[in-house]
Amino acid sequence: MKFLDLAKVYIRSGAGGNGCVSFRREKFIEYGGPDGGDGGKGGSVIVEAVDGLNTLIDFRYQQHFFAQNGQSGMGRQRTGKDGEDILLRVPVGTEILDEDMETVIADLSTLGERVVLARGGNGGFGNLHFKTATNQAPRRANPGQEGIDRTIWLRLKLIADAGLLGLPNAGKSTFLAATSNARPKIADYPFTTLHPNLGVVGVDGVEFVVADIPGLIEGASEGRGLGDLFLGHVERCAVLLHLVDGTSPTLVEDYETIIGELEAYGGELADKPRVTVLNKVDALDDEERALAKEMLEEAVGGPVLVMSGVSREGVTEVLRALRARIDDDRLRQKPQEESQSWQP
Ligand SMILES: Nc1nc2c(ncn2[C@@H]2O[C@H](COP(=O)(O)OP(=O)(O)OP(=O)(O)O)[C@@H](O)[C@H]2O)c(=O)[nH]1
Ligand SMILES: [Mg+2]
Repeated sequence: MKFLDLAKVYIRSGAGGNGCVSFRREKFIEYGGPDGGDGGKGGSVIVEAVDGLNTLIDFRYQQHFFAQNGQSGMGRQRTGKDGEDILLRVPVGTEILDEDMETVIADLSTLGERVVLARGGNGGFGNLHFKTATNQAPRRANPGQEGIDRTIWLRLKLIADAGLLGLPNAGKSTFLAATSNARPKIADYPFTTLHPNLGVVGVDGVEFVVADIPGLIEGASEGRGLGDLFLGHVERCAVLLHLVDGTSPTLVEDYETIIGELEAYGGELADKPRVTVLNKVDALDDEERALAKEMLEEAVGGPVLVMSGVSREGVTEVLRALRARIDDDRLRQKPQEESQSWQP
């Protein structure tokens, strides 16, 4: 299934009802005076983070959310009814962006969080409101305030515990397939993965969620390749797993390209805990392996693990290293909940 993580919706808050111009007319009552009521308030458009959703798929079917207008005021001092609010129910972790897709209006990161996206217009005053000592019969009333029209984007970031990074063909999807129930597409050409995949992996009795994202290339931050929008999916991960293809003749440059793109992406991504792994070591002999590991460790300035997603050598050690980083992170999602709510 294509992971739907971005939706454009049109919202409009309700206009306020008009105030009413009316005079009391009754038999035997002269100069009954103004009795036009105020208009009701328009409904607001509200977004709420709710439980039990993990995609924005509902917004593919409904893109327009219009709140009700307020009712106009009426004679005999009757106020118009307020318009009803409309509620957009989104999964936890959804960001609300302005039409430009950059300005963040709200970031709904906790369950039950609510934000008003467009406030309903106020109702206009009826002529009763304008009665003064010197003007006992005002013939004026206010119109209701207009509603607000707005186009917004909803963007859901997958909440995974560990995020995979690497150039195309680094073996990210192979690793996910080897360690989890996910079955991503694997092939020996770049950009096999076009959409992020999630998988639940288990090690030593605990489970956590790994996100496989499309490969990054140099200049991804300027839109080359598939761009770096996908990094949004791993922004909330506790740890990043950087896979470096051990068979590549340029493995140090490969490593640095990814680090450069992380820095260009900005935010805190480059400072996130990271595990660097020399992958595909099944294809290397002992000497090549030692040399590659040494070169990579020098570039990283720290230890590097070795692994092969194909022969599964070293995979458990990698999972343990990830798990150790996830435990440190207090914001980690409960593995139990994640694994239940996850759907292919
Ligand atoms: N020898 C060897 N080959 C591997 C290993 N892991 C992956 N490969 C091969 O490398 C190629 C790319 O693997 P993928 O898992 O599709 O790579 P990816 O990083 O997901 O690539 P993109 O989705 O294109 O970014 C495939 O032909 C895999 O069979 C490994 O551990 N050893
Ligand atoms: Mg892939």
